[in-house]
Amino acid sequence: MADLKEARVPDIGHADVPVIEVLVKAGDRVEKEQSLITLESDKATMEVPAPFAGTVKEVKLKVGDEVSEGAVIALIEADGEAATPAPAADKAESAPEAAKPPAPAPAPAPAETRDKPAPMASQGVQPGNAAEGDAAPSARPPLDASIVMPGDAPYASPAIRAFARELGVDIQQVKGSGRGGRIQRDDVSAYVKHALASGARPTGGASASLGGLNLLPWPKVDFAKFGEIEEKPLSRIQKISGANLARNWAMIPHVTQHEDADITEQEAFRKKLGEENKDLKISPLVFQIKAVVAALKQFPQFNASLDESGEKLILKKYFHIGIAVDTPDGLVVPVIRDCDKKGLLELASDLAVISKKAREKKLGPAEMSGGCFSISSLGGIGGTYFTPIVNAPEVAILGVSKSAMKPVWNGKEFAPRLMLPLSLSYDHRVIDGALAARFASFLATQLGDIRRLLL
Ligand code: CAO
Repeated sequence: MADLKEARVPDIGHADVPVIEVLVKAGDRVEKEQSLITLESDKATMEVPAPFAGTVKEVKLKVGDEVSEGAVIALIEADGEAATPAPAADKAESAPEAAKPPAPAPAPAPAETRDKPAPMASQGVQPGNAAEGDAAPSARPPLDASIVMPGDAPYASPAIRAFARELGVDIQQVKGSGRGGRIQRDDVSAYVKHALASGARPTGGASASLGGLNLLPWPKVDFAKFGEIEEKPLSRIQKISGANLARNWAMIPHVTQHEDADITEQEAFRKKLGEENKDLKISPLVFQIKAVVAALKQFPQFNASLDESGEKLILKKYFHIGIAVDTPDGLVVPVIRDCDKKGLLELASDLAVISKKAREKKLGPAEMSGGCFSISSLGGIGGTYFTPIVNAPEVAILGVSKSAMKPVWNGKEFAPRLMLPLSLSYDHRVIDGALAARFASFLATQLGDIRRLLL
């Protein structure tokens, strides 16, 4: 005679795992081992099989419920066959009417979690391991992906999502050929093959403009939910410089080399120069410009740009230096031209002019173009080192921080020296680490002994 039994979630090694698929409904006939539900933790997808054959009388779970061991999945009118023996030490054994599904197979643990978490609600499972979208038993009813995963989220296991991410594929673009529209490994491979054959990038939309980076959408947060807020539109300069910085940061493989320059003597000279030229502000920056020009001459690869194809280096024979200027509306980088032909006083005068023009928003496009190399000085503000972002199509930028008096070992004793922290960021496609270390060290030597700037 038929026997009404509970099919329960076995020991799945996790609690509160979301149900992402319910594979049966009341009235369905199920075979022993046929999957009843699919669960997905942040590590793996698991199918819970029926512990016995019979007819489903009532399904107790729905998509979005979170389950733990012992949760009742369905009431099944068993064929009169004995239930599959439960694994040892399973709590469900104590319930006389409970039947346990077979022990779970070890679930795979892909590196990353799902892009979109499954909807949440409550209870327990059995890993049947569907991490790669296994084929369903023949008795399983056909499923519609839109029912399984409401909304626009295509269903793919964490392993498949990780695989897609590895290949730079936007999973939303892939059509699933598995049960209920489930995306399988072959679907991702076929998508990539097709994209390559048609000359398209694996991903589409705005991400293609970032060289095919498959970035997640920006998080949408209702900040007002957490407290008082005020909205302030970005300035035009912030919008333009932000877009440029984002592109440069995403597309240039940056490395930052740090160095300290001993500017004790330079600073004494700068002060003297200032006393002699009271109407002109002699910024430490003018020494840095001269030192950079000397280093660019010594290491021409730094005075270069990659051409658009990325296959040629364009070496420049001129020395125009961009200076990052902080303005109330954002960052601008005016360019001082022909710095190799100018002395310290002329550079000081040029610097005063461009800084003033920048802050008064009077810079024209011509004054902000043609730079070979940029300097970003935060020395007047503070800090030790930072990572400046290369100002493409330049290939390197020097970040300067605030100088500080430090004890430096001179071979006999510690002596107080004024040390200037330098941070040289460079495009690693063009410049090797060893070359950057030489450039930075050369710069420090030039700044440490300004007589060398005359050479
Ligand atoms: N160490 C110690 N002191 C320094 C210094 C350094 N590295 N660099 C400058 N100073 C001193 C200056 O000598 C000046 O001192 P006095 O007032 O006694 O003369 C003071 O700091 C303020 O200097 P300043 O910053 O106003 O002027 P500057 O000529 O050194 O720099 C400019 C000009 C335009 C570069 C600067 O005003 C500026 O805008 N800096 C910010 C750049 C920036 O935002 N970069 C970040 C880009 S990444 O987001």
